[in-house]
Amino acid sequence: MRLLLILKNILLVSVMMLFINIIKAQQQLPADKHATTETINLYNNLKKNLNKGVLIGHQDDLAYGYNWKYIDGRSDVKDVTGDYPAVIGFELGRIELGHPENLDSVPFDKMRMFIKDAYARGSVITISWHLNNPLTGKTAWEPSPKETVVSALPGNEKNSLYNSWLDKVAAFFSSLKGSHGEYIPIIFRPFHELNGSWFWWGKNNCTPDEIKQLYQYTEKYLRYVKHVHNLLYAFNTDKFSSADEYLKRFPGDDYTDVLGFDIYERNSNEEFAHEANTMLSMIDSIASAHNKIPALTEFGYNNLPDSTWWTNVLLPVLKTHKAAYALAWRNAGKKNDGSAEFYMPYLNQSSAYDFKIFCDDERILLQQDAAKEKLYKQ
Ligand code: BMA
Repeated sequence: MRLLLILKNILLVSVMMLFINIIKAQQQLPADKHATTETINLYNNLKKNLNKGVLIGHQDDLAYGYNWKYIDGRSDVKDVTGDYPAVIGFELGRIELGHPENLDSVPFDKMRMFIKDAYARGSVITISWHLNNPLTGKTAWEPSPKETVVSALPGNEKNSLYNSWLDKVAAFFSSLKGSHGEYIPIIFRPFHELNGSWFWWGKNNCTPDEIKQLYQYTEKYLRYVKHVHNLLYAFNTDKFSSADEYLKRFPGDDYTDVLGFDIYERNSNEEFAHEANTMLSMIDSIASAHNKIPALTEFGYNNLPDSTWWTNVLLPVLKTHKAAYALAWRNAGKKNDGSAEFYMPYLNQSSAYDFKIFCDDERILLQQDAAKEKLYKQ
């Protein structure tokens, strides 16, 4: 009798193990094969979620808005829609210098708290890094000299400086923990817009092979030297006109999880819609050929002068393509020179009502929709 009971229990445990292994086998691994469980789950869920719709994001959303700064719980998107964005973007520029604030004056301590809050609410976090030029000490927008990228690689003059910058970035990523002590997954987006020439890592400032090497080196250093395993990596260009152009500086499948591009409306609605449609179609097929996650890594129409832009221009574009998320750039607000910079409507802005209608579409997902999907769970 006793033996029978033991055998029954063994059988039960074996069946359970088999079941768990089947579920695990269905999970695909991101570029980092040692990624944490939550990071693996996010990777797989972002892929699955492509069928549901687009997670709408906003850079620095919790830190400040068009005409406010650091008000607990406030968000321009929430002011307008009643809900937070499903994706929140942050920026690390100047962390490499050991500064307490980033280049847009967001203190890193506050950023850490915003990230924890957003994660606890089920939103996705993505981080860009406009890092200084390691050779000249000037900003990311300092394109010359052409030796900059190479100087940061092993054996060269600025490699140890660059490593010390990565140490600071790694320390920040490793300080992001959820309520159970688990590392918070981040979609890291280094060396963005690399087919343009405005950053020192851009097209005319280094060869494709050099930037590929720096991208790979950066990732290997974070992964194997610093043991950072809570990152998915987003590769993103600016506007591009062919798959060949897109992939010219691509560091490879082993170094990327999300494939995206940045696009801003600068001329007409027609031009924006045409370009966005064309590039999203290309991204969809490149991402599916490489088994990656397609995304609109940055977008915007500065000052939103068209009150129906969201439903007339952006919605038809997003509804006809697959993109895991679309991140609007920051609401920097009024500047000293009298101009303003914002890409999401704020309360009573002329496109606010239209944005709310846009968000009501079933394929447009904000934080509460993201939370329902439990993106960090299996
Ligand atoms: C740019 C602008 C700048 C900002 C930079 C980094 O697009 O918004 O004001 O400093 O991004 O966030």
